Amino acid sequence: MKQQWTQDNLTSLQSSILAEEQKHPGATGEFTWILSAISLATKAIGNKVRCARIQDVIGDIGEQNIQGETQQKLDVIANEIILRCLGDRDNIGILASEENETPFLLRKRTDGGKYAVLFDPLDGSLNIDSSVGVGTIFSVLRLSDLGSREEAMLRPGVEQVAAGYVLYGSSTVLVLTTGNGVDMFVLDHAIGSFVLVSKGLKIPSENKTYSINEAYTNKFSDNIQSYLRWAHENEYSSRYIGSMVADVHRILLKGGVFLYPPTDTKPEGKLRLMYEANPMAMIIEQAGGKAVAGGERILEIKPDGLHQRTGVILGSIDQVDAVLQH
Ligand code: AHM
Ligand code: MG
Repeated sequence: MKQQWTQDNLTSLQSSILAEEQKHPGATGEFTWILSAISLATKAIGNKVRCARIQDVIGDIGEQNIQGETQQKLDVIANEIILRCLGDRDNIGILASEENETPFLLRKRTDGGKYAVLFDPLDGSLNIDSSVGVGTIFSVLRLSDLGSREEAMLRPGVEQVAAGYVLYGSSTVLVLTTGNGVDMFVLDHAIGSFVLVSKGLKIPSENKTYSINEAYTNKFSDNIQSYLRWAHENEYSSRYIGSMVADVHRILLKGGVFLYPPTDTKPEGKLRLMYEANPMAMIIEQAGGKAVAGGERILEIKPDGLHQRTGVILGSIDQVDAVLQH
């Protein structure tokens, strides 16, 4: 009798991806190669995050990144770890980081560089000093025949072949989609492996919880202000951590809606389309949720630049629709 996956089986990230690849005829295992590098990098970053105060890597370095934001010491360390772990993977053509102005053009499509990997090395890094959950977000695109230049990566989120994040919280959690549902793995420190704990995650509905930086209320559009007034009158609850990975992870498991809309001072929004919004939108949609910006599906936005920003509204379909009704 063929054995089915159950909660009692011990399945590592590696074997889960290999099993997934075997379902696709002609699969070469290249993907496993990329994800094993991501797994190694995020274990190393998680380790640094946990020891940050002991190793004196708390606080900023006094310099700004391309986004005009002050870089934390751990932003720089996390970025270097990812570049070191992914840089020598033969099938990665381009590596692009939220922290670097220009992407690393590693190898041409004709030399085997089939994929681009985009990442936010340490999302929510301002929360590090207070030991609040932070994370790494990643997105994988197949490079088109356009070549291996930066423009080849300016593809809408629907073309992502994989997306995921790792949350360094009370446990280290890796959430991954390769376009076939969403799986969740937890790092078992004793064996050093990410172990599958949930397959085919689905976002619950009917959770009247919103996640937004409410201090910006007067700077939001009339629609968002009207939604917030309506939510106050309708027994909603509010949860906001200020690390997108942690806020989205809670919504993935519990339901509700996450919003980072444009404000008067940030008319484009704050979050980055390619490094944050697209991978999170793919995960949320794959889990049966909805992700929109300015009335449009986030995954269909055609990017103009790698560091482009966007508004974000994502979560359970019913809760996103409740926002859009205003
Ligand atoms: P970062 O990538 O520089 O850490 O910034 C992104 C973070 C998100 O994790 C979070 O949702 C948002 O910024 C919080 O911003 P704010 O402090 O304006 O509420
Ligand atoms: Mg971020």
